[in-house]
Amino acid sequence: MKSTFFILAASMLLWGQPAFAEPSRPNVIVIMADDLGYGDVSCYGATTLQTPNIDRLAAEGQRFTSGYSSASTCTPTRFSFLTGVYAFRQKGTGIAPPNAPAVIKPGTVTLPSLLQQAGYQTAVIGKWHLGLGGPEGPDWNGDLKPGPLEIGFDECFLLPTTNDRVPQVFVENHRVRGLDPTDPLWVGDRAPSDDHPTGITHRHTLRMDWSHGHNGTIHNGIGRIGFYTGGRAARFRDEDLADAWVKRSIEWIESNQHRPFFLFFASHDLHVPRMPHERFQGKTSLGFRGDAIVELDWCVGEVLNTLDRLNLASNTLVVFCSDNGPVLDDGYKDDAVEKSGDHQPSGPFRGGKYSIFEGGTRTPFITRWVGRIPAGVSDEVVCTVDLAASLASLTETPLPTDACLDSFDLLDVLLGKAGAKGRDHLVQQDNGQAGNFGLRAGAWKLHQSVRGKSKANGKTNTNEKNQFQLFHLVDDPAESTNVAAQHPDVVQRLSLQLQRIITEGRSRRAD
Ligand code: NG6
Ligand code: CA
Repeated sequence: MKSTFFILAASMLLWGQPAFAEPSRPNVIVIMADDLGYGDVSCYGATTLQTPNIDRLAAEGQRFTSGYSSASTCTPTRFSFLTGVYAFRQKGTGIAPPNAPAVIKPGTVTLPSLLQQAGYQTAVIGKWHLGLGGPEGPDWNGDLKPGPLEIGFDECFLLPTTNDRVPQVFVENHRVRGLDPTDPLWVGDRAPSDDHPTGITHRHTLRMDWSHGHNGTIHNGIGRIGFYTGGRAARFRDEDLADAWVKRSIEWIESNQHRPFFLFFASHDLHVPRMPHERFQGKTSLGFRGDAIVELDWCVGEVLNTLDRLNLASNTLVVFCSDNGPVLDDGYKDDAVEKSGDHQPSGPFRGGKYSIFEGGTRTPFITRWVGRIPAGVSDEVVCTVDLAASLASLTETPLPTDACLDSFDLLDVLLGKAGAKGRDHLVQQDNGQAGNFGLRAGAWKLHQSVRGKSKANGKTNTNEKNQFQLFHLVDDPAESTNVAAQHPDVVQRLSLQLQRIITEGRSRRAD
């Protein structure tokens, strides 16, 4: 016994490191952009604007050409990212309204709870959009729980839903920040009085007009979805969102630099209303949509500079991704369509936000860990839903069998290891209410669409008549030619595979 100890101690001295390998515990920062398309950044082919900081991340790490969000809207992608479960498995995971209760129930194993278990400090700073409060919804003037702190985050500093939804206040841990109790905040889905100014009654006063929806309460000259009164002292200016989150993130990184940390930086750029800070306005020829991309890139640069300044770059895994694909007119007249010129927000792909075409979910996806991830481009299939199992693997945190049911351990792929294989299949969904699915399996892409009409984005869409469509992504990356009739065997095989994944309730092997 004694001699074993001696040998171990001696070998530690000799090699200068512990004899038993400690689990690897680098810091992890996930930067999730909002509505950023595959073609929206210069390292993925944009030429009408430049994103030097995102490009730097790509140049120093792995840039994925088949990196996906799991859904083509926000709430389901964020649900899947945090839980490792496809959102279609749980009701109520579609776009969350202003008074939505917490979508992820306390007790759920989540990416942050797994990292907490591994000894990490965890925080989410930015857009939440996963509901707050019990079944009755958020208690805006009281404790806003359950919320992020009940599912694995030690701290949060949030915009509750999206900035086109009311209210424009920050939630700091369990409270609305800066709320004056003599001016309580009320949030509802009906005008509180006949004389409450709205985007309809006071349309002439708006500084950014709406094109559909967004005609409820007016704040900062912009009409919103839903209504609110009070909470005046707590309200922020749209222009200041990115600055507030960057400042808070830098402070949080500084104060946690000596222990392993996980930061989920959930940018609001480039979601509507696109109202970047004045110093970014007019920086691109694409209008505020392009300017918001430049603001997003600035945020990424601030995070990277902080890691450099604190000497943390070689001990921090940074993941950059998006929650869904791009949209030009998402309900405001902000000239995104008129000024788009030659810019291709979805890159070479068809469709965008709300769609199961590749443009809806195939988005920028980059991993960087200086000294550990080689620089390069990977064509392997990875998805935001895989981060939970992959980061559990990185930190050697045991994954309970009944948790993260659709999250695959793709750590080696994310770390750019030669020969590592990504997913051989991936289910994609739209907002989840209409039941449209995409199944990517190798070069094939099967669409299963609900026949007839579905509602999304305030518009009624008529889906293709075919319930199944099939595309060959290598020959036809733009999904322009449906080849289902030529390959009935492939349609049969993939539709069975899709049904099995839906009905079996999990796609991660139980082992
Ligand atoms: C839609 C909104 C859209 C956007 C979206 C959610 C209308 C007409 N459209 O209902 O503007 O807010 O919801 O976007 O109101 S997401 O990226 O958060 O999923
Ligand atoms: Ca989004």
